[in-house]
Amino acid sequence: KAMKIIFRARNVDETLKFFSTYFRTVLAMDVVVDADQLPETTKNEVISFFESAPPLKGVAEIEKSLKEFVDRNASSSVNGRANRVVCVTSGGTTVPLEKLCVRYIDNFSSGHRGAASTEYFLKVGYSVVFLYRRGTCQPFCSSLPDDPLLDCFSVSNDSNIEVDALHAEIVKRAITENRAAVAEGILLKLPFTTIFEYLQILQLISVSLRDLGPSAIFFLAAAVSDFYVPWESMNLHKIQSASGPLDMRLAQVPKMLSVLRNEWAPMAFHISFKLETDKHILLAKADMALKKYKMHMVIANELSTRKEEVIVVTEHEKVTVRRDSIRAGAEVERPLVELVVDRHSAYVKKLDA
Ligand code: 9Z3
Repeated sequence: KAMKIIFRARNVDETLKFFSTYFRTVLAMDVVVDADQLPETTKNEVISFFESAPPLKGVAEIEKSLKEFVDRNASSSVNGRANRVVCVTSGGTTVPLEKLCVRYIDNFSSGHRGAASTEYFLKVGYSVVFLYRRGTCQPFCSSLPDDPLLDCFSVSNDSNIEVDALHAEIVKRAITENRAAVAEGILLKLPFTTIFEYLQILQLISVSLRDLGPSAIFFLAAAVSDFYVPWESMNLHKIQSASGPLDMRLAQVPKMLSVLRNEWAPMAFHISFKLETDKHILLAKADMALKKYKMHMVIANELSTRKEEVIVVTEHEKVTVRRDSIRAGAEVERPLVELVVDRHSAYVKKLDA
């Protein structure tokens, strides 16, 4: 039976946990945003995050590559592709604990979701800015073994390097499709490691894509840290264990989703992900994110079943998207991207009308 309970709470997370222990599933929760109720994303917090962040290396090259990418993809006539562009974020951000970093806090994400989705977006005619964590999964490489260099190649008698017959097809596909997409200018890959780099580059991307208006999608599959050590209060050198137990206060990362949605790229189609391990609170948390950050879509997934199914939450619907379990090698990202493309097309059409 469905029951609607209306309440006002200071701590939404605690209240949700309380209800979910009594009722099996909390499907949705209406949140009234009070200035003093939720963590604010004040402009000052954002400004101070960026001002105190270490300078981003290679800004000029990133800006140049973004400009070239946008110039190339802004016109609808490029290789007959519509001028649809998606920024896919992928992998987890790190939070360094020392400036000369030996230790860091990490966020879980293999990068599979982002890499696979990138392939499907390219296939249906979108151009992709792939903002990914260094060392995580790459588009077109999902079938390669963990260590492709050592597992796919052999040195022949005449000292030439050869691809083993067993892996020849997948290696050929990874190289040709990846190089073709990059050379055509429809795939731009930008790497990050830390939360500072991730947000700095995301800002550069969103400002560059702003002129594309509703044609741009933000598909934010990266697992982003909620807490960080501000650069100015961070130890320069490795923290010493001789000083006893470590007592460290982490600051909250400003809620950049609001800033991205409202200021950096207000016309774009925004999709964020909600990851939980407790399925009883997943949908309610996704609903909250949808309303709080005014997302067009929140994709809810549970850690253990994330490769099998996701639930797409929008203002009007909740759609469960499943992997086709009959077809070998089928991925949930294929039907997911199809649904995203369908809803994005409707969004563009509505705004054009
Ligand atoms: C996701 O939920 C992604 O689907 C996964 C994909 C990280 C689970 P893999 O990379 O896994 O294929 O191994 N991403 C967003 C996770 C996240 O940090 N979301 C925040 C939250 O849940 C909002 S930005 O609070």
